[in-house]
Amino acid sequence: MTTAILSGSEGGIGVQDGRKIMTTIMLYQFEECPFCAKVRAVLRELKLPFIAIDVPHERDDPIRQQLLEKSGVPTVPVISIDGRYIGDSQKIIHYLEEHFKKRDTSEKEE
Ligand SMILES: N[C@@H](CCC(=O)N[C@@H](CS)C(=O)NCC(=O)O)C(=O)O
Repeated sequence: MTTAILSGSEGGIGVQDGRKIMTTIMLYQFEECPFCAKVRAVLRELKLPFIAIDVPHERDDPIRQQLLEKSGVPTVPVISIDGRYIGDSQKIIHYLEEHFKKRDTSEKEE
């Protein structure tokens, strides 16, 4: 089941029928992982909808292998957004803040 989510998680922000749409961000994580908790906190702060997927702890599990191939990192958290996979909590947070924090701020300023 998780494999199906992995292979079908090319979501993010895209255009459908000429309209800009936002699909759900997937967060591949361990629930107890502090780096994952930091990313969850930022996603919530930025009010970005996401689905958290608890992945197996075994690095040789096929799901972990796929995540490694797609993200280039052997650890969690990894997010999939806009058809790309980003690993490492600092990189993820940087990406999210760069792409979503300004928009959030400008909306507040309006
Ligand atoms: N520098 C990484 C560290 C992430 C990290 O160490 N994650 C641990 C869980 S807290 C992990 O994936 N461990 C799994 C493993 O080593 O196989 C980040 O900030 O995302």
